[in-house]
Amino acid sequence: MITLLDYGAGNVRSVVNALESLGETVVRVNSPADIEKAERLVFPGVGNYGAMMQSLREQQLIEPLLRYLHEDRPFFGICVALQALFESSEEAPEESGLGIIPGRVKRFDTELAIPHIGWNGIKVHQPSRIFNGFTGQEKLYFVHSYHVETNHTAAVLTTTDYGCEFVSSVQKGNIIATQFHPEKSGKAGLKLLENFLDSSREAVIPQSCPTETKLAERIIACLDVRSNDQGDLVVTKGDQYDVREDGDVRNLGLPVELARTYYEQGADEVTFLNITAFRDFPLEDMPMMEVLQKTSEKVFVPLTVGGGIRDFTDCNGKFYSALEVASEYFRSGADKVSIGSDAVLIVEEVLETGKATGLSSIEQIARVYGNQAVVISVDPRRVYVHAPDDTPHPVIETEFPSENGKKYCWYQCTVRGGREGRDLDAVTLAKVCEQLGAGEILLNCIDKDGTNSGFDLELINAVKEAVTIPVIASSGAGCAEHFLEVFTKTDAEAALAAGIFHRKEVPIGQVKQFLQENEVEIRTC
Ligand code: 1PR
Repeated sequence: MITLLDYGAGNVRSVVNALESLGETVVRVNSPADIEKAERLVFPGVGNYGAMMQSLREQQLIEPLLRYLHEDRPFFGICVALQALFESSEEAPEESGLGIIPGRVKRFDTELAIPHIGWNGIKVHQPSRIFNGFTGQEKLYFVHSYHVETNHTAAVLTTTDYGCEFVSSVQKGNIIATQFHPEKSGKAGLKLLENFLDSSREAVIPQSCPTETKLAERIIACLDVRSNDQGDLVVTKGDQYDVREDGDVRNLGLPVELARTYYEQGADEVTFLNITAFRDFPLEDMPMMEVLQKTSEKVFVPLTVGGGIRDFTDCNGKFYSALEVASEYFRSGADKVSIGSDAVLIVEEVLETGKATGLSSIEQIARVYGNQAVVISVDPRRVYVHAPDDTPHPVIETEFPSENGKKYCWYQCTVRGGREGRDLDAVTLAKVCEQLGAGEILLNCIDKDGTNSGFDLELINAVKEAVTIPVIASSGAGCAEHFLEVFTKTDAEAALAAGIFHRKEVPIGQVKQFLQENEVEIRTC
């Protein structure tokens, strides 16, 4: 039996799923007494450090937790729960930490994209049972903007490099905590949890840890999901966003099965886009929640879901906030949510009024679930002009002029699945969304979608130059070389593709092998 310290701040379903997949029964802490009774306590920290400490205090969990830790009983902390073991955090200077290990938590100070999102390696500094069966070359999934700094080297189990060398896990007696998410780190993460749960396993140092760890470029499989005309939820694929062929919605498979296949093939993340959610409200479209629940039981890499995240009033006058929609997605197993149309409308309003209200979906969701949980999905298309002065929008001089010889273009944002163009460009959208608290940009391109002709590198470079958060390049992948091109000719942190995988043209493993042969850092499975 595992006791899970769920203080109600975010998605702990994936941790429960991971533990249950290892044959464990999980009970949740409902009162301070549950911590006293725990045999093994798992504490997944989610979101903001200050909100977490405040919530623990309000629920009177700090005293029993401290007692549990001082008694050196089996404890596994994840992410912000690792940070809670230290004395303080720059993220919430007014809150004290648990102070079990001397040291403090500070924000990354680097030119690299923040949050640090993705798969990175570990350098192991002392033996631990959690590394039983590890080679040392494994990569684990990180998502955080703050990291621990300590002189107390006796407790440092691993370090990782990202602009600096930071503490990525600690061990003190029976207390173990990781900055990375084992529950989202595929088979390596499950193995690590299994090792923690079995205290009889031998403590080891893996044989071949890297001298310097590197963040992998991520390959993301995307599943555009909608109901077909028979009412079945299917994975479909557009051709420049047109998903119909001979009048019917293209049906490329079942969402849960496909997600599982891509996980097994080595996808670093899986994204679901509920592509008709702009008209069918997701809280009335519960099959999508079921898809997420079922997927998260078997797929142990990050899941992003998008579609329909906005405030909504139903036909009976009942109001649902965007935060409620997102919360339901998180409860169903999403790790991140992606906001499309609503982001465009929010940015238009900010530009018009000159200020943020604090009430937009981006701001509200980021406040509760953390910036890293908010992805902005951008659906731009090129608008060509003869000269930069022909438009108020920022233009690029393109290597690919229009058929009638216009050699400048700007990228027009669209809403409602590309149906409606707006007077807003993608670069401005990305910049303002970052200021509002978005953690990542999913950069689609309608002109390239489904064409197999390669990513729009000019678009990716324009957006990447404008923001410091990670950018996921999307649309147009048709062969392994296109992925190499996007990682060598742009600074995108991840590449997302759909058709190439659904049509089984090039499997994920082959893409990764090709990248590895060309010295691109990837996660091998
Ligand atoms: O606006 O918040 O409700 O979100 C709706 C979401 O659905 C948006 O993220 C939008 O991108 C997506 N969407 C809406 N309509 C479509 C469509 O195709 N008709 N799909 C659509 C967007 C883009 C990617 C695609 C890549 C890679 N699809 O998901 O998978 O372009 O494709 P490729 O590798 O085959 O070229 P909201």
